[in-house]
Amino acid sequence: MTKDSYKYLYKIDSPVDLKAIPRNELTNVCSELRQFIIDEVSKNPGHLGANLGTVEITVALHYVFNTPYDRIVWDVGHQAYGHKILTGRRDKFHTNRQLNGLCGFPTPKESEYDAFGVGHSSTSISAALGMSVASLLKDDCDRQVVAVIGDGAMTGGLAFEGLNNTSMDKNNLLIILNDNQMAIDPIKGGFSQYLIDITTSRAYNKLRYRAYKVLKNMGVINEKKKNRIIGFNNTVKAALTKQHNIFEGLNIRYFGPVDGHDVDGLVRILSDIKNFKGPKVLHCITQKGKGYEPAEKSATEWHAPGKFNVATGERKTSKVTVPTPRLFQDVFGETLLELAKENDKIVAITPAMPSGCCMNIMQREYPNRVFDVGIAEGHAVTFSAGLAKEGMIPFCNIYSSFMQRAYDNIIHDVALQQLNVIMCLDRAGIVGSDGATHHGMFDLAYMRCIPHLTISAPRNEPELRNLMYTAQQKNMGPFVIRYPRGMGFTIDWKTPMKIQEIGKGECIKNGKDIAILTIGTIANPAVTAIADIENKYEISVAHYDMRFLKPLDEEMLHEVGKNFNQIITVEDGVIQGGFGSAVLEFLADNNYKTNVKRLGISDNFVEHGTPEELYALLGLDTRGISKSIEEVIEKSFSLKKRKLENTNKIS
Ligand SMILES: Cc1ncc(C[n+]2csc(CCOP(=O)(O)OP(=O)(O)O)c2C)c(N)n1
Repeated sequence: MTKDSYKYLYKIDSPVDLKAIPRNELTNVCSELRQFIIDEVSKNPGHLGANLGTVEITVALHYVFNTPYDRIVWDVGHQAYGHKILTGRRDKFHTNRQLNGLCGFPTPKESEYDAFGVGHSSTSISAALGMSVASLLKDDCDRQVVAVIGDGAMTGGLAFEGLNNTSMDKNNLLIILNDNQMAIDPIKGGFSQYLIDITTSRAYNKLRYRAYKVLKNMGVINEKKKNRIIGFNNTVKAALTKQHNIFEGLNIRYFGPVDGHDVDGLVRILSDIKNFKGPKVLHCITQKGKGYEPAEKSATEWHAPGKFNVATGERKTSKVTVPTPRLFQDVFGETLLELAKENDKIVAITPAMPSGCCMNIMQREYPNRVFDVGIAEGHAVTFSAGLAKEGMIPFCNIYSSFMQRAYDNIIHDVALQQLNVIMCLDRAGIVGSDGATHHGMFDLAYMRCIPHLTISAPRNEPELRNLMYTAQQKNMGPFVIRYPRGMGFTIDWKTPMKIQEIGKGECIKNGKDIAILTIGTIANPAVTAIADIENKYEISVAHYDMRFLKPLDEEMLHEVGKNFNQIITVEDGVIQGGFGSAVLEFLADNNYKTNVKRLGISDNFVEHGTPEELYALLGLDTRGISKSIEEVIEKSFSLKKRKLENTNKIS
């Protein structure tokens, strides 16, 4: 669609402009917003399905509420494109998720309309509750605070902690429950079944809402009597449907379920309920991918589809003619299945990412041995601990940045009890366009200080396989394997698996002047950087792939400490407390007077961009690593060491 064919969208530079549009035209605004999102995401990839599903909710919220004074807190924030477009960011939207462009998630750094920074799931109720309570404490009683949370995000424990607190403290929080029966994959579990059950008792809910309005208008219901009425409602409903309403049981007023794609209906009910004092939930039924047929039909694939042809629905994958390595995720999934076939104690656990981490490969063959536990990382780890305690061998796969949620579960439930839980950290290192909330850059540092853990990082796919094979051997204890998103390095990845000696690194290349120590896949750009340097200088560089952060290969480190004055460590994680720090501590503790330069991510968050751009900015691509080696050479070696390139050229 061209700019001229939009009647409304290009006239909306803020919610004030939206409010000026007659209410009976909002359906057209929604169609335009939906079309704009489809067109933009087809050219510049991002989240699609969730954003199409929230178009009407977004328009209705900005129509009814007075943002940014009123606060909208989006959960996860992957569904907030409409919100960004209506709040002054339409013309920049083509930069979404790109380096220096808009962030793919709400962030207060970007706009005052982004009430709270998000990216990880299940935070909205807690954060919005804090804001609502703060407003009341400040006597700012007119401010409305709205949390918009999906049924997927509701499966996270934090959301329930928020609900529990919501019912206890004085607040006027409104929770919009965006129920599409999907997370990235279809949702399983008790809560989603519960939502289906209350949805099917729709007639009762409608009747009750009407009765509530009539009684309120007659002055029969007031705030004081409200709780008693809620109690009465619950009793009637329980009698009628043999079921209690969880929210009302918690003293949170429940409205709905309503059609989340009926913008007019949403405006009406939001206007009605916005001034009701006390916490309330509006349950909206939506469809993920709404309004774009391919995305409606296949919601998991269209969660974040990459580029696509809008007319045909064809997704544009790069046409590859030569054999390429598989993704690390595929190798994990295939290897897990291979191991599970051999060992029936193996079970697999994922917090809502079965397709993302490729656990669905095993799920197809052994559905009873794969557990998608919802967006519940802490629970996933402790549940795995329970399985391990009873002799099962759980492979618990969690994205590195999401594992941050499960820190105490790792310490208290796994490490302290030395249970054989295999924790596979997918998406380690820089992940790219998802940005600051999603980079897996803290794991080495946050895991290293935990006793009893074995922490490993394969540099390629055969090593990933060997480590997975090793981790499921008897009495291995807690075992961490971290690997990045995306393409591997080896075409013939399906190598026979062998046991990897724990705490044993590998000297990839001998040398005598400088030692480069790497961990994980960052070894690969380092290999090229070393070759570049040796072409340019009369310097020979040794390369050690440590493979294990814990236990460290002490024999290898003694060798390095004795033989080198210049050491460079390279890691795709934070410098402070990470791999380089471990090496530095070892050398200091053993009185080696070696110079150590640590390459990694300095003390800052990393924004969004392609992994290539970000690694280049961080000085962790081949060029950056070469440059750092060069700096060490310039500083520490006589210039005679330099290859006489110019002389050679003249002769
Ligand atoms: C802590 C955490 N774990 C996992 C994810 C990955 N993730 C992003 S969106 C999503 C599904 C969210 O489902 P829901 O809230 O129902 O929203 P929908 O996409 O269905 O609109 C998941 C699992 C995340 N962002 N944060």
